[in-house]
Amino acid sequence: MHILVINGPNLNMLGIREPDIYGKNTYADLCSLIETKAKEIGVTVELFQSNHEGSIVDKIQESYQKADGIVINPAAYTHTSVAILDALKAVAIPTCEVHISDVDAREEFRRISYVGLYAEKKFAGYGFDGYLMAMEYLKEKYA
Ligand code: CA2
Repeated sequence: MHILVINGPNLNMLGIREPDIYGKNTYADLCSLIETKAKEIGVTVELFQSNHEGSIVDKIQESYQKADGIVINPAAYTHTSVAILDALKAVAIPTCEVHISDVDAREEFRRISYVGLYAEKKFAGYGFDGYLMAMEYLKEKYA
């Protein structure tokens, strides 16, 4: 099984600012956790981060008939991007939405998720563990 993990804008800044919300570990730490988990559960993983909506759409399109599952934290695009929603629908790959923080307990606008209209499962508020939970979920259900 091959899983594509996508992180959206500013998540490359993890650990640098707002440690009270997003923790003090870095994006590199997150990548190594995900890679370790992938080995442990016997899946291959590709990690992708971009600050650009179109690049995320391109990456999702490229994964058509290549990835068996997608784990995506679209960051701010969660709350705005119909383009990312449409790309996910177009490739029709099983998808989990992840948020480091508990988006439903924050500002009102963070409760809106366009990606959530396609993603079959959401893990929010579990910190980095949410990504690992999403990988396990996809492996259990689709491998
Ligand atoms: O909780 C999450 O994972 C979010 O997807 C993170 C997004 C936010 O817009 C979503 O509502 C919830 C923001 C990511 C910004 O990451 C930063 C990292 C370090 C310093 C500042 C921002």
